[in-house]
Amino acid sequence: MLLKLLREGLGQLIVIINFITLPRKMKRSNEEQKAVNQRVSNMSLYQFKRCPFCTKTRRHIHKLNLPITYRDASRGSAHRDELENLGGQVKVPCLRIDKDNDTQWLYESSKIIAFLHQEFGENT
Ligand SMILES: N[C@@H](CCC(=O)N[C@@H](CS)C(=O)NCC(=O)O)C(=O)O
Repeated sequence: MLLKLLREGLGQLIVIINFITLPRKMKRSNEEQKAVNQRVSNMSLYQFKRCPFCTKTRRHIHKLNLPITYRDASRGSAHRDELENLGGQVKVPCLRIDKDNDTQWLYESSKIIAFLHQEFGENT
């Protein structure tokens, strides 16, 4: 109980510090941003608001200026069931990528961040 409260409090503190210190969004031309928006329209991030790994991932998404949909996978949510039944496990963050008739579920914050930088970073 105490541990849960401590974890929740720490998670909330991370959310606040993250908000105060948000990095600047990457700037692109209107045309480039439009193309990027289109490319991420089939992606969504399953996440918890107070999870530190999710906060870290959202920070990179913010910095890369990617309008990726966030899906709250907390207990009792339909998104949590989707994540478990379709993705294979309840672990956040998880990036869902729908392509043609295929869906890829990318787990692990470090892998998600590396993928997003590779696809949308400064050198792309
Ligand atoms: N190494 C993973 C750790 C992710 C992780 O531990 N996530 C926790 C939330 S902070 C989780 O999904 N726990 C499952 C649950 O709470 O049901 C990463 O970097 O993405």
